[in-house]
Amino acid sequence: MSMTKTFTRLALGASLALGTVGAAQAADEDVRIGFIVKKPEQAWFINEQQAATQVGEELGFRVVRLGGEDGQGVLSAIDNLYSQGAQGFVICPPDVRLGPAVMNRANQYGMKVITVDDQFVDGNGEPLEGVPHLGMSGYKIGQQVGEAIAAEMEARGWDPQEVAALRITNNELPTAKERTDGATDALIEWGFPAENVFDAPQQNTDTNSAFSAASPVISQRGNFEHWIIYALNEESVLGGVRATEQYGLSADDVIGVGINGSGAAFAEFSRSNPTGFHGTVAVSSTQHGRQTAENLYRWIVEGEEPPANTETSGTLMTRDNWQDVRAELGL
Ligand code: FCA
Repeated sequence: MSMTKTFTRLALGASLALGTVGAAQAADEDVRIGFIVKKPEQAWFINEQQAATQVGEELGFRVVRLGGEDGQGVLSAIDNLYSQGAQGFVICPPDVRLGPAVMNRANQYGMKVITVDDQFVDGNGEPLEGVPHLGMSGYKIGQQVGEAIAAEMEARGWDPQEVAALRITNNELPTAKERTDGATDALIEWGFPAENVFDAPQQNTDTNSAFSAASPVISQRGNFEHWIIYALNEESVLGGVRATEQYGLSADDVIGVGINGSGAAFAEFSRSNPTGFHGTVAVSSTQHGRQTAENLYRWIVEGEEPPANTETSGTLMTRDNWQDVRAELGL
């Protein structure tokens, strides 16, 4: 809500500026920004990059969409942007520890940088200062996941003592840890037994890595008939759900709740039979893409530095309401 207001105010500010220095400067400078993402094939990032391109078309700047799937890929994307005359870039890095290296390269080129979704960390694992960030309010959204799972366990009349939790983790990534910690805390507060929570550490943030992490955990705990599943995103929860299916568990035995609200969830909700993927906490990737691209543009053209940290919120999306939530969030 407040972000929408900020957006309107900024848009209004922009139109007032046009006709004076703002317009001339924008036209002269031929603003071009990069938008680099760690997983260009995932629906969340496809939508985020499209939304950035769209706001660029509306406000009159160019967005170059690039993938940066490892450190080398990110550095060559930055070189590529420099050779195209870009004045800055928005990035969701493949590894948050790349921050200092990325900033070195950007500073050499005089480029401005904003992170989206995953925030850079310094050598001590603390958020890297001086790089504006926009991302989900991870812990809170994780709590929403835990609450949604608890409500569904109640609706199904499950005895929590007889339920196993598959927590698909990526503890090296603060974005991920905040979210799964929020979910675990909400579940335990509700009365879920901590000793029934089993970790499945994934190497990456996609469906395949989650599937590989989940399978052995499920087979080691074959005594449980009911499973709940959570992770940093819906792609990973889907990996967990696919692993339960392979193990022979039915949709009635599984409650998976993800995070994102992207095409991955829409495809799952569109299947004719429900699966163990009960829902996902949807966040507007459209807003993430638009807001960061616009913030960077304003920073380049008007010298207005974006807020140090902006946190966005989420809405539970299930098979029953997903189309409405999708429309509300502009997805
Ligand atoms: C991380 C996850 C993505 C998405 C994003 C907001 O980058 O890997 O799936 O949740 O945060």
